[in-house]
Amino acid sequence: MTKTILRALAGETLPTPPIWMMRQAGRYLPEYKATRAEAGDFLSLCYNPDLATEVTLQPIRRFGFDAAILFADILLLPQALGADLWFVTGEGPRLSTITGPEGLTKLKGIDDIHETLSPIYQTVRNLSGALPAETTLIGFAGAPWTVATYMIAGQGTPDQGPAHALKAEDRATFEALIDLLTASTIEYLSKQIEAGAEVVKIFDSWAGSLKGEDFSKYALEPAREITAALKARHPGIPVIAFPREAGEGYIGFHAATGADCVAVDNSVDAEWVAEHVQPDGCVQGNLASRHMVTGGDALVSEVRRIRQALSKGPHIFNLGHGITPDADPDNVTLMIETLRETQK
Ligand code: 1CP
Repeated sequence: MTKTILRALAGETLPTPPIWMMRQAGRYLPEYKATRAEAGDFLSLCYNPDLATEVTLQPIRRFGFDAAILFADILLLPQALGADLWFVTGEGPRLSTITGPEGLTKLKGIDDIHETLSPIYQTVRNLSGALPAETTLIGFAGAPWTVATYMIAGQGTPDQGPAHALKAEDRATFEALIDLLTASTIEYLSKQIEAGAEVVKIFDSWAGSLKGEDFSKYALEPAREITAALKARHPGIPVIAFPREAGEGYIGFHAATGADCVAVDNSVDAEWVAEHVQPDGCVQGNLASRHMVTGGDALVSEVRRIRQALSKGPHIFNLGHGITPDADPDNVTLMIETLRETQK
């Protein structure tokens, strides 16, 4: 029997939607914190195939999710392209910044990325031999716009101001960066697929700040190019796109990009998604992450409501964004048990 995630991605409406969770390996799990301490720091964990395999498997063992997502980060690709990358404890990532054409000329060529990224491919190979037969392995990368926002600002930004400024002031450099990231993301994801990833997901966490024509040019078009190139090289490979906070931009995203599944955040209502997005194909989402902190009856009724609202088409249950470090693992168990109970 084909894996449930692959069936949903192929367009099948299942009686119980399969489930996995963004950031399912992470700091809300004591076993993750222990392995991260063993690795020393976050980047050493990402580049250690044995330990990265271990943390990917932890939520599968504990909760029995239907998919595992490779443990890595969207910022490893800029590092492989030659950007400096480090993490400041309690704050987040920091990178060298790109403010003009000279920032681009310092970067490496696309063919050079695999040297840095080869431990990531080894993690994928380990996982493809280690996962239970029913569990789907998801590879991923950041979308060019989202990765560019970090490379331009050198850190996470609330409004992606520096990236919007470069786009306005030096469009040629901005577009050359988007093109470089599009081409290198194709190579990166292609190697993950060759190593055993059965699905790939493109995280465009900051797609919501692209409006109008910018959304078409820098969110939709790169996702279309990446999806088309991967499907040409690896016929049938399913692609999940996550243009977070796209709002009305979710409508038509499947058709415009060729993605098999569009993941939606929790700023859009499941009923609205059922009416406007799901007719085009599989959708993934969209429980608010805060329920993993607060739990209780509100969690149970929200899981039932979302399941019911999206029950007439293909659906992969997930959160609207990543689980937070203050979440209670018992609420994850409650979410899964509620989803898998017989429909009342
Ligand atoms: O301290 C730690 O252990 C580091 C926390 C952490 C983790 C667990 C970071 C730093 N990255 C990750 C892993 C990660 N990142 C995964 C692994 C698989 C899983 O989901 O279990 C994935 C898919 C990502 C993707 C990622 N990294 C995104 C896209 C998704 C999203 O959440 O919007 C983004 C924007 C990043 C950048 C990043 N990496 C880490 C942090 C704290 C951030 C966000 C920084 C910011 O904007 O300020």
